[in-house]
Amino acid sequence: MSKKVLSVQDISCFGQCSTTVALPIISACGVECAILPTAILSTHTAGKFRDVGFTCLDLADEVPAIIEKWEKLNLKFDCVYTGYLGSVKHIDYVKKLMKEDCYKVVDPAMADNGELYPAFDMNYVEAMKSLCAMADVVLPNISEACLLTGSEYKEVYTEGYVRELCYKLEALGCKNIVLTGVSFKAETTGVAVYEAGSFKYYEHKKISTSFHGTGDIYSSVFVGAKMRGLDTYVSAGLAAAFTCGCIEKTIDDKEEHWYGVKFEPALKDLPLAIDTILSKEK
Ligand code: PXL
Repeated sequence: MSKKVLSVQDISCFGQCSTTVALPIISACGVECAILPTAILSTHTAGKFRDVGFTCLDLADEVPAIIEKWEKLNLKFDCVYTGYLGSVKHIDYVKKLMKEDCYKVVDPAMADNGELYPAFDMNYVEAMKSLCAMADVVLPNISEACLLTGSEYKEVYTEGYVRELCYKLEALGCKNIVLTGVSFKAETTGVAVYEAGSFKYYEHKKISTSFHGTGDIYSSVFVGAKMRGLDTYVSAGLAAAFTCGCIEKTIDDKEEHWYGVKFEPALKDLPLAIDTILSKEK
């Protein structure tokens, strides 16, 4: 039976991130995706959008009413997946949803390149720590892992630094960790997967240009693959390969398409990739 995911994050009307990425990607994986929008923004808040400014309608008053109706309907989800939540209030609502018996994925989407996104402060980071402690798996990048653990952000680091970040996240209560954007060499990057006390590293080609929204694409593929029954390391690797492929499809058009990556041409490959992995496992 097809699994049901609830994606909790904002709707950035333009800019290819959060909900507008999660819905098509999780659906393409063959998994039903419901949404709980935390806010509606004209665009995301990065790059040129930050300079021009953006509108933001916070849905903090609407969310509890939506949840109340769902409770009356006794709606249940196999997975709750959270991304950019926008405020501490939303973190508190999600914590209630996460008391349910379901697989909990938290992407603490709040920072990049060592800096918090403009909407957030350390109160948000504090609240995010407690949400991460409830998750079955967390998907931070290095910047987010540093903020969550009070560690120094480094651009050049050793395997020891990465292991230390994972141990500190574990001490915070994070059960399984997929740390993204982990690079030990100039020409490669990858993801470190820390699960049940064991480390694995999935390495792939590094593309020098960085794009917005790639973390959301990564997390959405991870959730879709997990819900189709792939294990954590395989899901983490598939998500990395897919995200890398999307960046490659966008790179020649970076001037025009600076705000996100073109994932649409690659969507059809996702169910094929998942089916191939599953058929080999049989
Ligand atoms: O991709 C993360 C993200 C999601 N939503 C909003 C954002 C960002 C990153 O900047 O601004 C509104």
